[in-house]
Amino acid sequence: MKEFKKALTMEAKRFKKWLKSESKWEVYSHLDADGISSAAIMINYLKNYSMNQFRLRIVQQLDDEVIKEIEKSKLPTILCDLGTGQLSRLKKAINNNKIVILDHHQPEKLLNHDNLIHINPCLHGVDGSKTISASGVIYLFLKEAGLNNPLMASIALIGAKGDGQDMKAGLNYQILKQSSIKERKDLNVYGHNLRPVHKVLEYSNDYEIPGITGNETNAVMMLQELGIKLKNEETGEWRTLSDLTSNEKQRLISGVIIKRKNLDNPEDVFKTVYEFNIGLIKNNLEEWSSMLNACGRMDKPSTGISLLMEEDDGEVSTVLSKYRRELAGALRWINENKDKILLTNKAVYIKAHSAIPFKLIGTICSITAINSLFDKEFIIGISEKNSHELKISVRSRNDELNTGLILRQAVKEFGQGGGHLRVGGAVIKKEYEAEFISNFERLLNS
Ligand SMILES: [Mn+2]
Repeated sequence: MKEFKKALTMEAKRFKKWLKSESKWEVYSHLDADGISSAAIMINYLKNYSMNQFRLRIVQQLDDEVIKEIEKSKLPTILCDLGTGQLSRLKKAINNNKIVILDHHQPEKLLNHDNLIHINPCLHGVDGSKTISASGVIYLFLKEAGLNNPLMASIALIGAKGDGQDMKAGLNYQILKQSSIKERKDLNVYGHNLRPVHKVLEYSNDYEIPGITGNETNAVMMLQELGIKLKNEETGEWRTLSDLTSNEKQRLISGVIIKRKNLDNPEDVFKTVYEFNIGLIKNNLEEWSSMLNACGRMDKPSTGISLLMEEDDGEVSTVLSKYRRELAGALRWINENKDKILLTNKAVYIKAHSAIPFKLIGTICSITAINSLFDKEFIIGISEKNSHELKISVRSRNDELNTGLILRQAVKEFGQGGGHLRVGGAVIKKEYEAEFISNFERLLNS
């Protein structure tokens, strides 16, 4: 930890010098919630603190096309949530331009170069998979360079949440203490600010509410019995959990616990909710993160950035509902196409190909893993990236094998891959699908 902080301080000094000598910058970031939060924090700094000009691009990964673009550009380039696993492929770019890599993925190897600033907690023995995300790394780095803004600390934790990290662990916890986030205990459901109350109850997947979980009609009836109105009478809009009065909330919580009275821990229905405002909009970390994810996956990353920069024009709700429809469609496809699902001893391979867009396949694997749709330790999604390549996403529930490392090894002869302990992604040539599966199986079972 100490060493990481030392690196942050030293490299932030170099970065500030670079910002003074170079006026125009290129910024690349990853299109998930962590990448979009990272980009927003970086842009906020470049705009308001260092006053540099920049151009931002959000990409799904640092593929050959992006690397060529960086090589061709003569401008200094910042890579957020990207780059640490591709140092050798970035060699030429590093020889040509100043490159700043701010990442938390497994680093490929060490490289020292006058043109390179490389910040990664994993290089200093800090766990980058659970205790700090790229947006956290960027926040801490820029804080050393003068950034001082609790909202940016809050945004840094959206990225951590999006990457499934622990808010109370390590550096995330330090960032939490510097943020504008308010913590409270509330019902352990998803969508306190985003979904109608009856939907939240219907989708209570983290624990069961007998008769209600999975049953919309009963959820509506339960609310009626408790005297909780579903809609706001003035606006006609669905009410969310956050819209309930504290009295209604109390009745709802007792109602849920009573329905669970025959279960083992009927009162085990709470979780810590981390909430904060951006402008007038209040959401919790989970909600902010799923909004950003939706924007990225639906090819609207700029909508996500505007949301974080308080410039949202309402587009995010359209993006969000379109995203939900696409996810629901993808999950339906999995249910209806069992012949495209390969089950092995430890893994399930969802061979979606063109049926699930490649930008959604990772999210689908996560949902599948969280909801235990298949009782397997490894969920692998396979989707077409283009006419000649496949995108592979892996989610794991096994902490003994490092998913990123085995995936990189499984594809090394015909593709690029990497990731973290429980999450991995790769792109391979189409004709090597069977070979990838047999390699991956061999590594899982060796
Ligand atoms: Mn990340």
